[in-house]
Order: sequence, then C-alpha cells, then structure tokens
Amino acid sequence: MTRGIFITFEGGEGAGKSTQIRRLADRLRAGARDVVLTREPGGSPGAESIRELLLNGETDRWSPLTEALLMNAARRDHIERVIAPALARGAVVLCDRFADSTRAYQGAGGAVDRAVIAQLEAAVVGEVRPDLTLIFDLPVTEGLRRALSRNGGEERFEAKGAAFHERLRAAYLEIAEAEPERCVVIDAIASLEDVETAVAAAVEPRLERQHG
Ligand code: Z5A
Repeated sequence: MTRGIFITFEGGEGAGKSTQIRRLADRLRAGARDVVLTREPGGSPGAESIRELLLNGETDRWSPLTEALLMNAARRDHIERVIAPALARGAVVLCDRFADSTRAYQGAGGAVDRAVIAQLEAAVVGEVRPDLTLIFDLPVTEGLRRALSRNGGEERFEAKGAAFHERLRAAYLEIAEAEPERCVVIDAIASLEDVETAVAAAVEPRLERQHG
C-alpha cells in the first residue's frame, strides 16, 4: 500500500504554527502535491463537534483527565475518517497539533498520569504516528502576547496561567529530546520568513526520502 507522509506542528500558544502550516500547504500545493491540511482537536465533522465542547466555557469546565478522553475521542474519529484514508492514498497530511499536545497540555500541564496518557495514545493512534513533528519553541510571554493580540481576549487554554505554559514548553522540549528522529525544534521567535525557511529545511529532505 502506498503511504503518504504525516507531518505534525506542535508548540505552545501563539508560536506561529497555524501561520506556517498554511504557508507550507500553499507551497506544496503549488508544486502539485496532494496535501491535506487539518487540525486538532477537530478535522472531521464529529471531532469538530467535540472541539466546540473543549474550547468553550470556563477554564475548569473539564478535569484534565476528561479533557484527555475527549481529545482522544476526537482524535480517533479524525484518524479514521481523514488522516488514515489520506495517507493510504499517498497524500501529504499536515496536522496543526496531534498527540504531543495531549502529552503536553493534559499530561505535563494538567498532571494526568504519563502512563494513562501513553495507554490512550497507544490505543487511539496505533500505527498512525507522525513521520515528522515540528516543535515551535518560543518564550511563554511572547507566545501569550501574540495569541492575545490575535484573539483580542483569552480563550479557555490561554487563561491557564504562566506556570502552566512553562510546563508545556518544558514538556515539548523533553519530547524533542527523547525522539530526535521524529522531532525538529523550530526557533519560533525568529521572523516569519526565517521560520518559514527553517520549516522548509526540516520538511524537504523527508519529502524527498518518502516520495522521491
Ligand atoms: N489542545 C489540548 O489541550 N490537547 C490536545 O490534545 C490538543 C489540543 C490537540 C487548540 O487551540 C487548543 O487545544 C490549544 C491546545 C489544546 N490551546 N490553546 N489555546 P487552537 O486550535 O484554537 O489554537 P492553537 O493551536 O493553540 O493556536 P495558537 O497556539 O494560539 O497559535 P499558533 O497557531 O501557534 O500561532 P498563529 O495563529 O500562527 O500566530 C499567532 C499570532 O502571532 C498571529 O497574529 C501571527 O500573525 C503572529 N505571528 C506568527 N508568527 C510570527 C512571527 N514569526 N513573528 C511575529 N508574529 C508572528
């Protein structure tokens, strides 16, 4: 079976993932690649309904464990209906957040037991693991400043406080260190153009290796 390539974008708030994933998708499509641009939580109709539950309401609306379960329910539907079929036909799948976000936000940020997060990930993600993960890293104060200036107000996760966001940043760097074959850390404080160049430098060799 032909398999495409699965690339995920990860990082804390306001790191520039969404901006850069769109730029990458545009560039690859201009080169006539079959690209599926998607996001989590969400990406399929069922998962988008779960996203509404997760992102709206009071900060303490869900416990971290309940959040982890909802994120994984959304992820399973997204994998079954969008990601796995696209990879099977050989597409490049670009996903704005994936399972590392659950490790970071609900695991490190929300203190859900690592073993529970790992068991859920094994059951839900199975073999549909990212080939490449770009981890956008920047100081928490700058990320929150960017996210707030874009939204004009705090959303549920942005309202969780600086210590929470520092734990996220450390968790992402720990993932990158533990899985260097899969992860590339992108210095997200740089200019939009420099970040775009760093993204291309990380992605191109993988695409060449996978697709020739
Ligand atoms: N979540 C979770 O808890 N567990 C999970 O398993 C999953 C998700 C999958 C989804 O929010 C939330 O769900 C997320 C984690 C949680 N928490 N929050 N909030 P979302 O989908 O609404 O948003 P996000 O993924 O968190 O996006 P973001 O981090 O807020 O933004 P971003 O995509 O990284 O950045 P951006 O929108 O591209 O850029 C932000 C602003 O900065 C914008 O005005 C840009 O023009 C500007 N920008 C971007 N790059 C630059 C550079 N290089 N210089 C200057 N300015 C820049």
